[in-house]
Amino acid sequence: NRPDKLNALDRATIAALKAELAAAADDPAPRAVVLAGAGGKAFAAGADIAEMARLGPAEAEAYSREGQALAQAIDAVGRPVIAAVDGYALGGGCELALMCHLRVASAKARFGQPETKLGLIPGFGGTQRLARLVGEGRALELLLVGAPIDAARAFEIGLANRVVEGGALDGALALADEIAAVGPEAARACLRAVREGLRLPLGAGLELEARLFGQTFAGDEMREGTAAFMEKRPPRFAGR
Ligand code: CO8
Repeated sequence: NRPDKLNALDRATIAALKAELAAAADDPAPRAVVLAGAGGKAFAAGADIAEMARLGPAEAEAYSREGQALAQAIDAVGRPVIAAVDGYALGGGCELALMCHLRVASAKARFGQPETKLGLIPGFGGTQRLARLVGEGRALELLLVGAPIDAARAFEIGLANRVVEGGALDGALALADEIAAVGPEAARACLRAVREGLRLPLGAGLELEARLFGQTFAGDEMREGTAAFMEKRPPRFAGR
């Protein structure tokens, strides 16, 4: 919420975001969390260049880690965190969107990693997550050219899950509503299986899936979900 600076991620903003994510993690009620930038012009236009320009190498490394730690705060929510991208998601802003589990863009969204134009590289996970999400060649093109891409191209390469008419926040809330209808424990287990599994070799990832699959059979949720199917009625998951 720093619209006059296009929500550039200075230290104070990063700390405030972490505090909000921790509050969301402690609140059992939400089925999903939506992260949006204030002002309608930007999700976030990157790390704060004025603040960053003053850093020496060791401070810059520490700043990079501070930003990277936002990803742990996002995963600690334990429920899907959706980035609602209106306008610019550049540099650290694009990286913040990449840390989220899903991305919804409006037609005016612009994604990019312009760091090389400033003589630096992404430091909030962009070199790693972008390549994992869209593939090495596409990621390298975004990094090496530095020019932003529009919402349609972001959708085409899998960077945006959806491009919606109207505002990204409404689109993200609609997606959150869809997610709120599935089994909440199943959703949580899917997040764990995919996020942790991607860091593991395939065999270990499949082991993780089997364990989580087994665990879903210990809860009421799958009894209700399968019973509802057989009784031809909508499921009534706890907390709905
Ligand atoms: N940092 C600080 N201030 C910013 C930033 C930013 N990233 N982006 C915009 N602003 C400020 C502008 O300075 C301006 O402030 P003021 O009104 O006081 O002059 C205000 O926001 C509005 O911006 P503009 O007037 O520039 O708005 P335009 O509509 O003309 O242009 C752009 C919009 C094209 C988005 C333009 O603002 C721009 O190019 N911004 C910078 C984008 C960029 O290069 N982002 C990458 C930053 S580097 C990064 O994110 C690295 C991340 C990893 C760090 C790792 C640790 C070291």
